[in-house]
Amino acid sequence: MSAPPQPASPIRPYGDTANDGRVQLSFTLPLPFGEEAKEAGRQLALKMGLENPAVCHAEAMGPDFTLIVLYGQSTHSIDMAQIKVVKPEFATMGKDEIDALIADSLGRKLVVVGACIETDAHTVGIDAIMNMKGFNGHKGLEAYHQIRALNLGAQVTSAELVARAIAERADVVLVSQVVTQKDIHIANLKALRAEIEAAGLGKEVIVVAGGPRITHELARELGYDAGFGPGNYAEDVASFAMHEWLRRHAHQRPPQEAQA
Ligand code: B12
Repeated sequence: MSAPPQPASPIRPYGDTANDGRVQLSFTLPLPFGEEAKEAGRQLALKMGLENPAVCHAEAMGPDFTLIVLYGQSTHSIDMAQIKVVKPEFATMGKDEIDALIADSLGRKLVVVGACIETDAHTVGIDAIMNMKGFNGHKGLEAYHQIRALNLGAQVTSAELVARAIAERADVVLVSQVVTQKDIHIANLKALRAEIEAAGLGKEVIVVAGGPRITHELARELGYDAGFGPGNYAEDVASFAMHEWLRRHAHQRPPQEAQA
């Protein structure tokens, strides 16, 4: 019997040795802690297709639940030639470089208005991007000398956000959506986009969505200029905003500047 064909670039998880497929998995079962719960976890891993699953940790999560952590071997591999990711094309700059670029290009501050909209009360994500303190050692937009950052907070209606964007003559609108139950984030983002179009801001303002389950691909599908998920910081958003601002205004600048 001939050996099964190998993918062009088989990528498997790395555990003890290259491409051994070793993965760690954790989940909670609605069972009281004990040997039965651990064995149930092991058998579930087998049904998921993991080979040689071994429970390395289990503990009670209250009287009726057990957290299981196990190792096993995945038999699947990924062909990197098939991987296509939709992502915004821009180079992330540092804070000082961004400030200098805004000063040179706009001759005034870049105005950014942001909020977490509708019923969503999760402010930490938009605060991470906008507030002075920032997140994970990365300063937020308020810390940029050339950015006027207005964070409206949580549970802001689409109408309120658009009205404020108009009042402040915003260059950029940032919207955060964290709760995704019943695809509420999609409904909210569509409603905001419609509100922006109705207000005639569609071509003027750069609109960026973000949140733990927001991808650039989804944001583009919903009519946004970009989408940012976890692991992104203020400098990524500001760099994208300036990249997009320069693209839109290239024709308004002197030829030698536009070409530079
Ligand atoms: C803190 C928290 C809360 C706090 C929020 C306090 C606050 N002021 O924000 C409180 C207790 C109020 C809360 C309430 C609820 N929560 Co809550 N909460 C969380 C928790 C634990 C952490 C979220 C967080 O702060 N992450 C840290 C930030 C920094 O990460 P981030 O938001 O992803 O932001 C990053 C990126 O996504 C991105 N980003 C985010 N926004 C934006 C915007 C832009 C423009 C850009 C560019 C980037 C960007 O940049 C950030 C930095 O990289 C998560 C679970 C978890 N571990 O994630 C649940 C979680 C989000 N909550 C959840 C739920 C269900 C709720 C409630 C509905 C619970 C309930 N039944 O009452 C309520 C909803 C309240 C409401 N009306 O919205 C679910 C959501 C499930 C889902 N997918 O829909 C989660 C995932 C918990 C869970 N596993 O079930 N919650």
